[in-house]
Amino acid sequence: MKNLELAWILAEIGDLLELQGENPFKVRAYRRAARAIELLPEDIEAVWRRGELGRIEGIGKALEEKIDEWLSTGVMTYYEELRRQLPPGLRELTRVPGVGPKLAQRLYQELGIRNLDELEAACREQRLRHVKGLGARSEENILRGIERLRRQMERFPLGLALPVAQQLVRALAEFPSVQRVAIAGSLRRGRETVGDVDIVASSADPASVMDEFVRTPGVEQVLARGDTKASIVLKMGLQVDLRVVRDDQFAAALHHFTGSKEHNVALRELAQAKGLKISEYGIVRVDEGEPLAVATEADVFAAVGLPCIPPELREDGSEIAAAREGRLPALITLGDIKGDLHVHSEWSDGLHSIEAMALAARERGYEYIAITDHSPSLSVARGLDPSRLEEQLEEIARLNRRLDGIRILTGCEVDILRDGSLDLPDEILARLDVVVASVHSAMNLDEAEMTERIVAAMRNPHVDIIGHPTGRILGRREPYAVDMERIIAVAAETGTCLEINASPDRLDLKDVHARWARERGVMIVINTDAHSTDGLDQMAYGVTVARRAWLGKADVLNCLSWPELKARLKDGRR
Ligand code: DGT
Ligand code: CA
Ligand code: CA
Ligand code: ZN
Repeated sequence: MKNLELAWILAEIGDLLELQGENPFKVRAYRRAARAIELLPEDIEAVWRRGELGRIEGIGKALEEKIDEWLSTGVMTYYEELRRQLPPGLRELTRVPGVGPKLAQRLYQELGIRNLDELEAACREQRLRHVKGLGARSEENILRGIERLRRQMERFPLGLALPVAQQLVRALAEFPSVQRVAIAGSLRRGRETVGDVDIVASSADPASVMDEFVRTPGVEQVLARGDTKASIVLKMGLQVDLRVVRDDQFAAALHHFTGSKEHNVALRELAQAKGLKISEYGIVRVDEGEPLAVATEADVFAAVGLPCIPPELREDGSEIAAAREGRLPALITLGDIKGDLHVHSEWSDGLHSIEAMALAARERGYEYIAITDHSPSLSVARGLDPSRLEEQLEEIARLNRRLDGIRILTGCEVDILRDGSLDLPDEILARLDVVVASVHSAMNLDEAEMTERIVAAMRNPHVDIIGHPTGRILGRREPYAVDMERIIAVAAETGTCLEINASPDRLDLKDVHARWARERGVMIVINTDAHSTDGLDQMAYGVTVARRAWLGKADVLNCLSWPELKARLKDGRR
């Protein structure tokens, strides 16, 4: 399958265009297309042979021609030309805080700096201070930024690693000598970032599986290749470890390589006390040396008298105590979600019409969807002023009369202004079904100010949800300074819900915070913040975070049916 390689190329084109200062719409178009291809459930070549490339979301005529050229000749001239114009290391430079595309270009032209290492050297040798507009302070800041970036680059966000891993697993599953294959490691546990991807497979002919694996398209380097274990690095820098075992060892190996390490250690201690030895190869009775039959992971847990612990809970070992005491939660699943309460339409910065978003929600089996476009101060996102919002309410009323099988809720994502006031008058907010309040500006306030700003919004009698409560963007923007204990306490007091924003570059609230919130009786809502119909599919990432936070469906607002939801929303209660 060439999907990944193509997605990677398109994303790189987006980055290169950005470096050249190209129009942001063009840059976004490439990134969107990259994402669509990454998520494509089938082989891109199959789609191409059917002549249906243009039916993939985000692929227009021009892109179709480029992909056609690449699939038929193996070369995309446009991409090769862009790469010739700019050295590839320049992309990394723009990820250093304080170095935008323009500065990266100048550093390249004036000092010949082509990558992170060269930038670091230039800072240490105090050469940056000779560039106009930079000084000794910039050298220090950039050095600190490089250090932070290096730490981040060691781990990959879940949203990038998961589609890649799923594709590798699908390719391996099609290989005739493979019996079972599954994702393991931190990725299976749903951690927000992963150090590498772990895959476990079973086969009677492991060597042939390894041959196939190291030939995966997009491999940059083969780090190790044995008969039971191989490690590769993909061009995007992601490492993938594959273990191949006999099929009767598969379940034990899957359990072992899912981890976490702490979970494994705690489970082994428990097994020892029962006279059992658990290893990656299986379970044996210590006295008899007799192996137990282990067909599924549930058998591993059953051997020590435990119910099966879901992978998302296998972290610090406390889940084993909970399992022993019968305190494992019945975790929420994607199927429990009845709607999305934070999405954008073309009325603000979304891509699709309200009707298209509603139909896409219906296709996903939802009962309702709330349209929450931006408020006026977010003018870059074409935020709605009261009169346009008024028009939108009429449009939604019309659509609700016309459409069956989905209820469109009115709403908005109102900006929490610097002083904690909201960007739309209360009379308007009172008329909406769902009000999400979010911070999108002045993110550098100190912790006390930022906390009180959000607290003020929660005290508003119409605000139902705080959107992406810490504002982080994984790998790009640190969370803003905010006292989460206090936010959670006030949320409990005011009946305001906190969002798990499911967009894979946010995952905000994060798992630990969502777990605190649940323990203090705060309702969580899982929203995609979709800006297009396919964005609705990111719900799965949010559900993963919720599972890691030990949430059941009773803890999650959008698992309620519409009548229940209405009764739970602030204005619906009146
Ligand atoms: P990562 O890759 O840093 O995001 O985290 P993991 O958990 O995927 O760690 P990784 O890839 O080093 O190893 C995968 C699993 O293999 C790990 O979760 C548990 C198991 N494992 C690895 N090393 C050890 C070990 O020394 N002892 C035990 N008990 N298990 C281990
Ligand atoms: Ca791993
Ligand atoms: Ca690994
Ligand atoms: Zn939003």
